[in-house]
Amino acid sequence: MARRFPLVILTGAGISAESGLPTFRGAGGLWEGHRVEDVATPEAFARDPDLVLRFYDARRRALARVAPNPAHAALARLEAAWEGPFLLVTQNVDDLHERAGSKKLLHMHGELLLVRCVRCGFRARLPGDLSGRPCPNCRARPGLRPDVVWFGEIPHGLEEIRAALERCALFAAIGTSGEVYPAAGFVEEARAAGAHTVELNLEPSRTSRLFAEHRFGPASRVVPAWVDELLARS
Ligand code: BJW
Repeated sequence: MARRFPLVILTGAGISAESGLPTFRGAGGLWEGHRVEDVATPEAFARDPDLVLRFYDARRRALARVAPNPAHAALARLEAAWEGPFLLVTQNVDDLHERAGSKKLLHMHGELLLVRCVRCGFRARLPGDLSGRPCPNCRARPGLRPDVVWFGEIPHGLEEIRAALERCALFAAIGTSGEVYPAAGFVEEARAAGAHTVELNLEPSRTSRLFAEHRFGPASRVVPAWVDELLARS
């Protein structure tokens, strides 16, 4: 079964931390004193769109200043070498996996560079700040929001993800705290399918005890080493 068994990999903010993008819940995870749970909701956008758009404009700008790190590169290398079913599910809204060369990639929490209008449904990849900017289609202001998945909204691709989890033989979660559902529950779905499960993280996550194997350390070190091992023994 050389490099042919079905593989599902889940990534979170920790994989992009060494590229210079802050995580949500670590030290310094607050933004202007707000927790992510207080800005990443449709209710927060309705209540204070300027605050929410400032948060996302700062992060959209930061994307231009960062680059993929060796962990992103290692996953692209794994995908290119893998002959069996492969799915990379990311909770991240950055585009660092794509820039590293990943192709079989699903952004379950949306993408920072995509925008949509809450009034008319216009959807596009739009560079530049969103604060104070009218929707190019219906002129509503505020109308544009980042096309990301906020608390209370339904993540993308759940059917495809669940189908992949049901048949996977190996599930790995990289740099995610296990605090946010439904992603935090994927390890249990993979275990129910009989998959081997691996956690790669700086430290144990909230769901750490559910994984059969652990690799602790910075993603830029532990992910390339794990990929090398997997390719050498498969
Ligand atoms: C490193 C590292 C290094 C650092 N190397 N590692 C009660 C129980 C269960 C569920 C709920 C509940 N109450 C409400 C819910 C549902 C809710 C939820 O989960 N809430 C929790 C707070 C309890 N979930 C939702 O609302 C979701 N939708 C939903 O459930 O719909 C209903 C439905 C589902 C299914 C079917 C039908 C209906 C939507 C969740 C949307 C989350 N959105 C955000 C914002 C996206 C836009 C943006 O980016 O701003 O997604 S919140 C934020 O958290 C973001 C992330 O993707 C997500 C996960 O965070 P992540 O990636 O794990 O980051 P951190 O910071 O938490 O952790 C970083 C990790 O990296 C740490 O472990 C570090 O150790 C590690 N690390 N440096 C390796 N160098």
